[in-house]
This record gives sequence, C-alpha cells and structure tokens, in this order.
Amino acid sequence: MFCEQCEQTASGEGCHQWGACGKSPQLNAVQDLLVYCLRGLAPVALHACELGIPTREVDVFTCEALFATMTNVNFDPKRFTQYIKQAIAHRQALKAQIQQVTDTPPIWSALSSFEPDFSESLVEQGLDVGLKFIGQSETDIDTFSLKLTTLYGVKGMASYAFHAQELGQEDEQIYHFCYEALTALDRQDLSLEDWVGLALKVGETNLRAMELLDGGHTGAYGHPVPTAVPLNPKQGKAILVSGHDIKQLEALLKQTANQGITVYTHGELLPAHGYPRLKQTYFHLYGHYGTAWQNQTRDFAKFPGAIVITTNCLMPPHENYEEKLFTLGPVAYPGLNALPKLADGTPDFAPVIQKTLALSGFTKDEAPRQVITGFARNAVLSVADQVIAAVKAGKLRHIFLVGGCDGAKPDRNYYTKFVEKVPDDCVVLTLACGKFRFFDHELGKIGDLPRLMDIGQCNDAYSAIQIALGLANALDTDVNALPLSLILSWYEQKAVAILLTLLHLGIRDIRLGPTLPAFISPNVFKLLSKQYNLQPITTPDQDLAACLQ
Ligand code: SF4
Ligand code: SF3
Repeated sequence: MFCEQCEQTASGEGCHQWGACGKSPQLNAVQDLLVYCLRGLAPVALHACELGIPTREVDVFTCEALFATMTNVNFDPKRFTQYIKQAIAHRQALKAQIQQVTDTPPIWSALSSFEPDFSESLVEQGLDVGLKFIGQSETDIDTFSLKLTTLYGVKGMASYAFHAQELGQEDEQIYHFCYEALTALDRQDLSLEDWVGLALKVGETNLRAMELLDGGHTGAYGHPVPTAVPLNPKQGKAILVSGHDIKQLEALLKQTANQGITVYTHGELLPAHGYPRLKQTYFHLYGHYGTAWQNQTRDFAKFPGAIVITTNCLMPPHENYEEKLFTLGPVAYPGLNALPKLADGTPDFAPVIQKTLALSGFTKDEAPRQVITGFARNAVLSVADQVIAAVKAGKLRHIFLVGGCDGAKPDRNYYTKFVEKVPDDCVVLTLACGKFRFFDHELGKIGDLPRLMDIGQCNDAYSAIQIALGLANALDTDVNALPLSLILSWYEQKAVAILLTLLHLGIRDIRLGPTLPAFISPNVFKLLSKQYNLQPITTPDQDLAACLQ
C-alpha cells in the first residue's frame, strides 16, 4: 500500500501498512484502480468534447468518483467496484459515439483500453496497477511530487465542482481541465516547470469551482449575515447533519419540516446558519453540536438522535453509534445505512426521521451558549470603510487569517495558541474546520468590529480572497502589501486545491502546518519557498513576531 494524500499520513512519509484514517490496503488498491480507470476515461471524454458529443453525465460522474477517493469520504469497496464499472461503461459508450461521428477514430492508449476483470479480485488488479496509477515517473522524485500535487489538487477541485453542480452551477472549462490534468499524469515529456504550471492551473481552475459554489450558495440562500448560533441543545427530538453539503441539509430540512424535530449542524455545516433564506424558511434549523470531525466518535456517541454525513470527514464508526448514522452522495462505509433516493434524485430521509423518532432526543434545555458565524465577503466588505479607517488610525494593526482543515495531531494546538496570543489591536478571520480549536473564544471587539470573524467553510476561501482583494482595492495596494498574514492548517485534498489557488493568485508568505505535505519533495518545496516564500509554521511567538514586524 502507498498513500500520502493527507496530513495524517503515517510518520509523515506515507501510509504503507494500513491507513492512519482507517483505510485498509485492500480499499486503497481498489481506489488506485478507480483513479487508473478515470485516467483512462479522461482522454476519451476530452476527444468526445472536441467532437461535440455531450459528456455532462460523465463530467459529474468523474467529479463524484474523484470525490469518493478523498480522505475520509468512502470506505466501501462495493461502492468502488460500482464506480469502476461505471467508469469503464462511460468510456466504452463514449468510444462508440466517437466511432459513429468520425471516420478516423483515434488509436486508444493502453490506459484507455484497460479492461478490469470483474470476475477476479479488483484488489489484486489494483495492486498490479500500484504506483502506475500516477504514471511511470516515480524514479524522478520531483516530477512524482508534482504529479501527486496535481492529482490531489484535482480531487479537491472536483469535490467543489460536484457541490456546485448540485446547486445548478457548472462551467464546462472545469470538467475539461479535470480531464486534461488526469490525461497529463501519463505524460513523460513535461519539464519540472511544466508540472509546476499544471499544478498552479489546478489552483486557477479551483478558484472558478469555488466561485461557482459561492454563487450557488449565495444565489439559493442569500449572502451570509452575522448570525448567532446556539451551541446549547434544547429539549426534543433531534437530527445532526455533518459534512459540507448545504443543498442536502436543505433537502433534509424540507422533509423534516413540521415534524417536531430540531436540526443541528456539525463540523463544516456551522456556516449554513449564516444564510438568511435557509434560516428564514426552516425554523427548525436550530443550533450547532460538537466541534471538528476528529472528535466525532465522542460527539456522535452522545448525540441522542440520528446523524447524517453528507461529505468528508467520516471516521470509521464505533458500534455504539453506527446504527443511527446515515450516509449519502459519495460517502459510504461498509454496513452503514446509505440513504435511498427519491424520484427527483434527492435523498429519502424517511429512515433518518424514523430513527430519530425512536431515539430519546434531548431531555432538557441546556444553559445558553452561542457563537457567531456569517462573516462572509458581503458582510465584511460592507464594513470595509470601518476596517480601513481603523487601519489608517492605527487602531487595527494587523489581520490574521487563521484556518483550514483540522486533524487529530496534538501539534495542532499551535493554532489555538496562536489565536490566543494575537494582540488586542489585531483581528482574526477564520474558516473551515480548523476554527473549532478557538471558535468559541471571546476575543472582544475593536470599535464595532468583532476581533474573531468566521468567514465560513473551506470553500469560502473564495470569500476570503474577495475580502482581501476588496481591502487591497480600497487601500489602493495589492494583497501582498496588506497588513494581512495567512496562517493555514491543512489536512486533506480540498486544502491542497485551496493552497494551489492561493499560490496561483501570487499570494506570498503563507505559513502552513502543522507539518508540510509528505508529497511535496524537498526540491519542490524549495522552489515554492523561493517563488512564494511559502513557509512551515514554527512557534506561535516566533511567527507572530515575524508577521507583525
Ligand atoms: Fe494515510 Fe491519509 Fe491516505 Fe488515509 S488518506 S491512507 S491517512 S495518507
Ligand atoms: Fe475539515 Fe474534513 Fe478539511 Fe472543509 S471536515 S475542512 S478536514
């Protein structure tokens, strides 16, 4: 087994015996086989696009299948067998259509002609494919590093494109680039500079995917507004919804309306409370329960109702709560209840409602506690004048963006300590699940401006970028000259895509932790540090002092 796509990777070098996330070597082999098949599908889909053959179904499928291979999404070998079958079926169907419209169909590569033997073990075939899933260049460590960076970034980008299309937001260019990048992984003729360029193009295309998703969310639910979210449960039957998928949260809210059930968000769904149309339509969207994904075994065991996981991060479930856990979309775990679909394609939440009604629910109201979310681009830029006036008057010295993906390692306390040490005349913007390390800290205000502002989910990095660009514009400078520092935590492949977006935008001096990606070779890191001054976090005191110089 070889996997090093997330920060949790064993000894910082790659999981070889068993995934630190719980992924078995067998599952890893089947996931590699799927990626291999998707790489064979990509050039066929590209060719079909060139000939004007519609590929939308294949586009969405490719994004979903890549999403399923991300960390903490899907642990079910049966689902991967289905995805592999679908990939081959899509490829063959497109080939047949290509054959019909051209007299000179291309001679397909071995990769695009590969036929898995479904009567034999897919694990063995996945092991055979092994590192070939990424091409043949594993002897050239720097090219290999950039190929992995590209693939992992494409997975993150595909997951955002998948969410965006659920909300009716699509751009063919994203799907196109996804195929191009998957196809390029087979190339042996690209220079290191070419690979850096391709990785940055992942960042550029991911910016578009996040923009579409932002448009999908704000178009459907309005621009987020600062909103107080109760952290204290109230008496009654309850459902907990985790992951990132606000569209599916809405589908659940629709199906549970007027049933005497209260809906709580978990993890990356906290920012859903900031969307005015969601709150105004569904009064039973009440509060937030628990913190980040790595605490789910504790949070889920205690929650007295059914739990729905819409996306990452799912951990291997404990037997004391697996019965009340339901999955949907690309998420799956062997033995867990996967929700069926209604005729219109939305999940049928009837089993969730049934389970919740059979459970005790909260037996009493708890003492009130709350946090505020909803400081997305509109909310922050609407007070840009105040921010700029405070900067100019010397009342606001510096803005820190502290956020990103969270994980389980103890050295992630860095981020909590960092925020605690930020001086009183500075503001902290945050996003993604990394915020749960400090999201309920009372940092007070500078004038009317809260010192801790939650911009939203990881994909709301788009919103953070717009805030930075808006402030730079108002101050007639560029983003790198703003009194702004980015202190990012990474964990999975969405974070890889976002990092590539920030680099594509030319944003310098990013501090990244808690450890650097294992798939970034020393030379590639040297190159990125030289070009962007990308640097690893050190200690909160040292980094703070450097940022405030
Ligand atoms: Fe290891 Fe992360 Fe891969 Fe899981 S996803 S096997 S923890 S590197
Ligand atoms: Fe967290 Fe899994 Fe990435 Fe969207 S929920 S940020 S790690």
